[in-house]
Amino acid sequence: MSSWQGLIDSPYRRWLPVPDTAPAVSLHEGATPLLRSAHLSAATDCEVWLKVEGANPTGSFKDRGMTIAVTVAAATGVRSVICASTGNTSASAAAYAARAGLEAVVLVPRGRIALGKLAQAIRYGARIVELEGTFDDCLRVTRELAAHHPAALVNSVGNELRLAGQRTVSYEIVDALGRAPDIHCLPVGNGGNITATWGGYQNYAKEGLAATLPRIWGFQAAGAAPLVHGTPVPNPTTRATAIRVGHPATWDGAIAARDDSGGLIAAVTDEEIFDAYRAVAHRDGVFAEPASAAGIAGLLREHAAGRLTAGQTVVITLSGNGLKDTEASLHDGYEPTETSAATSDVARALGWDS
Ligand code: AN7
Repeated sequence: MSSWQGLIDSPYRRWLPVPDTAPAVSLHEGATPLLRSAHLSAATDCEVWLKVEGANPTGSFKDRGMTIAVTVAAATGVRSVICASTGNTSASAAAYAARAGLEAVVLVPRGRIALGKLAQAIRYGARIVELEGTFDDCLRVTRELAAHHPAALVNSVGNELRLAGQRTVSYEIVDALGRAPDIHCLPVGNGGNITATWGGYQNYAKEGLAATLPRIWGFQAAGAAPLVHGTPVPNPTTRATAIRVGHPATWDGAIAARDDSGGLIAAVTDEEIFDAYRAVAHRDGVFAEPASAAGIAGLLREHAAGRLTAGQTVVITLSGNGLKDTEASLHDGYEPTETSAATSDVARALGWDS
């Protein structure tokens, strides 16, 4: 029986800058579901597919890059890895470091990360520093620390290892569809994932494994949309905390993905994000975290603006799992139906008593 063993021990290894002798540090990430969305396909008159990255081992796409970064860090003999994070990178770094027997140090903006992500980092045994400031402050301090201490920086900024791992999402999509989509929608925070996703499609096209390239449509939250405005945002705000980034580190890569693909980077409001967050769970049965819903919100907005052509194939990255941020769900209009334990009371509460 052969089963999926993660990205490094897969046919994608040839794309990954991992030394032949390095044992894989893996949690069997990758090979995530690509699901057709009936309701988004009907709403847009297109073929819309959801790439469910929340199905990765720590619940986000970050695992694709982290398996590579930590495998190489462990092979080169460092003892610690360090990262700044809006949450998902810290959970992923902590998990892969635990698997490799390394120390993980994570810097997060205090009070601004979803509690599920913090809970993960705690349990995987990371050393957590909650910093008074934004993600951008965390990244600045992390880079300064990594320059002077023997800890491997595992943020995607300038980290070819992380980006190479994250490119695998595009390989999986082309392999599953038998072609590249016409449009790929995804949320954008620090700019790493849009850069990697575009790079993956480019690699496949260069080798003749895909005949076409998609347009990349990236979406930022309206209160944290520096790439849309063309200038950093000092105090980014959005309830989609994963993409609350004011000064994306991979700025040039994100702009190149937009321009070279003939795509766009636009803003979506928190209201649009939360509408999409509810709909994808309720209509498709996929619980994605709020930031992940930005790609859906964006697709619907661009459809309304007339920028889709009927029959196009669209893939949307759902970057993280809804369980990461249970508060977002619990505080979004849920009102419990409470009764005694008598069947008649329950029936009455449900309106089934007649
Ligand atoms: C669910 O964890 O930056 O544009 O520190 O967690 O590559 O930053 C997370 C980013 C989208 C944006 N969706 O990707 C971090 C972090 C989710 C995310 C993004 C993130 P980038």
